[in-house]
Amino acid sequence: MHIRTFRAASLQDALETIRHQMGADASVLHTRQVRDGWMGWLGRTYVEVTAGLRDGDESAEPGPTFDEDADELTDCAALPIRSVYLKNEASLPGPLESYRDQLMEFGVAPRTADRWLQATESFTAGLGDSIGEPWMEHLQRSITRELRIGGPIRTQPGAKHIVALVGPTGVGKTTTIAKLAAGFRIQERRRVGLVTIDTFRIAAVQQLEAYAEIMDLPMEVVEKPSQMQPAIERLGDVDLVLVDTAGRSPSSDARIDQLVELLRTAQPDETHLVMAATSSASTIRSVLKGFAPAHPTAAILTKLDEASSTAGVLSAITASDDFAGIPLSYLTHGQQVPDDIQVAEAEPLLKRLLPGTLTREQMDAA
Ligand SMILES: Nc1nc2c(ncn2[C@@H]2O[C@H](COP(=O)(O)OP(=O)(O)OP(=O)(O)O)[C@@H](O)[C@H]2O)c(=O)[nH]1
Ligand SMILES: [Mg+2]
Repeated sequence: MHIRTFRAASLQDALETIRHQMGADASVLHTRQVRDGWMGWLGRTYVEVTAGLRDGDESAEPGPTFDEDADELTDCAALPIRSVYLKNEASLPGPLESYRDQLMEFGVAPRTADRWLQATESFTAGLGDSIGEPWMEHLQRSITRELRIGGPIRTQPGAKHIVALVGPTGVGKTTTIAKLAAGFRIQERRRVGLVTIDTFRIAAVQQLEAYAEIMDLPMEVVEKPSQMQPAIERLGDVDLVLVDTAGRSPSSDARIDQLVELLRTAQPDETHLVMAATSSASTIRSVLKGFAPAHPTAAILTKLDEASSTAGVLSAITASDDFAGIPLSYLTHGQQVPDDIQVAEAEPLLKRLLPGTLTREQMDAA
C-alpha cells in the first residue's frame, strides 16, 4: 500500500490534492489539524491528511500522476471529489487537536488524551461560539475534574497518628518527612516523633538523624518487625509519628513484600506513596502497581520544580474507567527544608501541564 501525507489549508483542498495525486481509489486513513510556529503558537493551521492506495489500484484511475515531491501542498487543483473514501473521525477544534499531539508527546495515552479533550469539547460546546475560547483553561478544568485531592495529614493532640512514606529510591521520601516534621512541629505545634526502617544504608539513618537533631525530635531505628511496637512506645507521648522507609524498585516484589511486612507492624493510619513529578506516565503506573501491596492511602508528588510537563504524571494518577485515581496529599517543589512543600491542590500541577502552558495570572498579565 502506498501511504502519503498531505498538508493543505482546508480539508477540501487536501482531498482534492489526494484525488489529483493518488486517484479516486485512495482512502483517507487519518486526518488532523497541525500548527507550525513555536510549540504551535503564532503559527498557521493546516489540515494534515494521510491517504493510502492499495497496490494495484494505481491504474484504476486514469490520468493522475504520482509526484513524489509534492507531499506538502497548500495550493490545490480544483478537481471534483467522486469516490475518495473518508474515515473521518469526529475532528476536534484546531487548538484541541494540537494539544492532543502535545499530550501524547508527553506520554499521555491516546485514550486518556481523547477523554480529556472530548470532555473539554463537550464543555465548550455548551458555551456557544467557541472562537477565542481559552481552550487551555477548559482543558485544565476537565483534567481537574478527574484529579483527586485528598487533603493534608490531620492530627489530634495525643492521638499518636502514624503516617508512613513509601516509594521508589531517591524520590524525596526522607526530605519530605523532614519538611512534614518541621511543618507540624513549628506551624501546628504538634509533638512529632520519627521512625526509620531504612537500615539498608547507614547514610539513610544518619540523614534522618541529622533532621531529628536539628528539630529536637525523638527518633527510633527499627530493623526487624519485633522492634516496631517497642520503638513507637519509646517515642512517648507524641501526636504524629512519621515513618521513613527504604526506597524500593516497584518491580522488586520480594523487597516490597519485606517492606510491607515491616510496615504492617507499625499499623500506620495513613501510607503516602511518594513519586517524582519528573517521572514518565509509565513509571508512575508501574510504581502504583508495584506498591499496591503497601495499600497507599494517598500520594505525594515531589520535584515539581524539575518537571517540564505534568501531563504524563497526571494521566497516570487521575481517575479513569479502570482506575479510581489516587488522592494527592502534598506537592514538593524544591530541596529546601522546610519551605518547599505545600498541601496538594490542582493549580500548581495544571500550570505545568505542557511546556509553555499559561496560567491564569500569566494570561491576565499578558
Ligand atoms: N528538586 C527537588 N529535589 C528534591 C525534592 N525533594 C527531594 N529532593 C532531592 O532529591 C534527592 C533525594 O532525596 P531523599 O529525600 O534522600 O530521597 P529518598 O526517597 O529518601 O531516597 P532513598 O531513601 O534513597 O530511597 C535529594 O538530593 C533531595 O534534596 C524536590 O521537591 N525538588
Ligand atoms: Mg530516604
